[in-house]
Amino acid sequence: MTERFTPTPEDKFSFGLWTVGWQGRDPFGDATRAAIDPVDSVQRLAELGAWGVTFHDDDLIPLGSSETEREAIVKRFRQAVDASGLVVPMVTTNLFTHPVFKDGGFTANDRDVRRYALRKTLRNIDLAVELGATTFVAWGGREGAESGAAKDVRLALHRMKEAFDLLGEYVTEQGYDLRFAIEPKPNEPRGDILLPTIGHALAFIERLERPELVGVNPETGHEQMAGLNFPHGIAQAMWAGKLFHIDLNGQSGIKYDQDLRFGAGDLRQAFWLVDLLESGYEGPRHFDFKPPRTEDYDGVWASAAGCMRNYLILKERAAAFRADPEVRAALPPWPGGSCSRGGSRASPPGR
Ligand code: 3MF
Ligand code: MG
Ligand code: MG
Repeated sequence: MTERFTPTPEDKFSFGLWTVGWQGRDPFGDATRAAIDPVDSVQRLAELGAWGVTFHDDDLIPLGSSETEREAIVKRFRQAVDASGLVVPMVTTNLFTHPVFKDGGFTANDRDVRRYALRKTLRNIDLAVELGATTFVAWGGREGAESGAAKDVRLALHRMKEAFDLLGEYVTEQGYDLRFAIEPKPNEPRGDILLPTIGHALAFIERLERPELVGVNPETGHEQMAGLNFPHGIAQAMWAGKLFHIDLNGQSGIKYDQDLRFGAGDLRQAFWLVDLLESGYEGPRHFDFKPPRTEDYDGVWASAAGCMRNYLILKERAAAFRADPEVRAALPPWPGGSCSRGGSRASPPGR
């Protein structure tokens, strides 16, 4: 590996425990790899040059753990994180795996499920803050429907708003330094998911009681599944001051969510994305990818390293492009404006 493409903590690369820890289960096949101990993932990621580790509550603490078990797991994980030098910049809640969430969490038609989803999220917010996270991602993968009459979409959006208003009130009352990032996705696992794109999410956020606490966590493949231009969506999120977090991966066009390593799939969009992020986004570069289920553990760590290496290669190429005298002569000034917290450009470039 060329030394100049070796990641360091300054690059702010982070990975979810569920990414490298993915066992390869898909709708048609069982696991091809055994589970990895989260503590091993922390150590390996740190060795590879990552900066942060993220997780869903259930990635770390198996659902149904007793209070004593929970405490022991969190303590052991915290010790591993501290020893490795990693940080925990983001935490998220699993509101999609357990059968109880088959019709959603915050928008489930069953009131008891909605209440449970909120309780699970509030508890996880406390853990996120305890571990030092400042961003809380919310992906509503089960918030949707397969048939037209199954869900009253206006009512569901109202319930989604109630949920985020309550969460915003909670972190404000507690004095937590924590912001929310909604992760849009058009479909899979639901036939149609609510807040399917960056644009839908941005419009939703403006109707909340505390819109300043809520931004987006867009994912490469999720926008590209809908045939959209990911860098354009990211530019709009930055322009709105709402790019609180990002999920980087690879996707080859309009199909199921592939979660390839970053740089695979649409390489041209990956280039323009890195060029854009380097112009004014200062938040985590978070990889939400899946090592192919054909890989063994060596392949898991090689693909994680590949995500970071591809980003650094594209970063170098983007810098070379911007420094090229012919490019400079041909293009209008870039970038412009100032940066708000989280690195999103608050105002459009002055051209
Ligand atoms: C699914 C996803 C999710 C979210 C995660 C929140 C399981 O396509 O992208 O990963 O990213 O739930 O971070
Ligand atoms: Mg995905
Ligand atoms: Mg994601």
